[in-house]
Amino acid sequence: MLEGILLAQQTFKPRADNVILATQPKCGTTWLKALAFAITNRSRYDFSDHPLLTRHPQHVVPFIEIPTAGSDHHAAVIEALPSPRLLATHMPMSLLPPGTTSCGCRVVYLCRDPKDTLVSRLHFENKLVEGFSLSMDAAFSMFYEGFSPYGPFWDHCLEYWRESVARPNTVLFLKYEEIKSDPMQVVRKLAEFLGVPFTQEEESSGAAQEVVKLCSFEKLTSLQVNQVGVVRPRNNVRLSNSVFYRKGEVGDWVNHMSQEMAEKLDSIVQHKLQGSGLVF
Ligand code: PAP
Repeated sequence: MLEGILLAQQTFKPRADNVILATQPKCGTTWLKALAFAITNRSRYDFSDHPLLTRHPQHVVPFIEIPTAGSDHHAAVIEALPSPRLLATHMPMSLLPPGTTSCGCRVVYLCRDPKDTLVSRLHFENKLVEGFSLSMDAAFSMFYEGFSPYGPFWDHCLEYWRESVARPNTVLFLKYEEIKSDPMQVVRKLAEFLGVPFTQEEESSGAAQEVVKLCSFEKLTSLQVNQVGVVRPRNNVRLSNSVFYRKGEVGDWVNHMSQEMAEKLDSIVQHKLQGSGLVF
């Protein structure tokens, strides 16, 4: 991960019209990629013949710092993308390439209840490498001590949260649970933030509903492209397309984590976020 981040810092040239989707792993990246892609491209594609019906959401929005499958020249691929670029990152705000936040581009940050994030990650990691099995106890200890792929969970959220409070027109802060409970409202908010609000005519024709439906867990998991095939190799580990979908629920942690662990995690997160206004 460090290699990709360092390379991105040296090579990525931010543009004012970039839209950057920032997340910690397992906080809903796939969903956000699909939603942002569907919203920003809705005048180009018909919903009945849409790229998301045949392409994985992870493929339609590339990561700045994670090479696309089969590409040895990721920086050149990213640079060659026409404006306006829709890009994703797992990097914490403080590690974004120079100029990214000051160039005027918009950032959408999506986070998720830390307990569900941890449970989702544990399942993901255990599916990646055959024979590899991380226990809930071990995963919990690491998460609790701040050993997460892109730094401590709370630091990652806090950096983007503070920026979203200071510059709400630049950083939109969303929660997975918020999209789950009212996807239509979030889709409208996202469109507004991205400068492409739904028109009266679109509202009447149900365009926002179409976006929600196309990007829903049920729809995406029913498509062949999200069931078979491989998204991208990571450190020689081949990621199957289906590995990005599991349950897509809020509160699944109760089935995998003890009450004691949950309380401990809630308490450290609460402590770390104290005074920021951000709560889970
Ligand atoms: P990534 O960071 O590795 O790209 P990411 O997409 O953030 O992964 O996380 C996958 C989680 O989002 C999974 O959660 P779960 O393990 O709790 O089930 C996955 O099911 C969920 N997810 C993927 N697509 C959707 C969707 N369209 N709607 C809701 N949840 C989704």
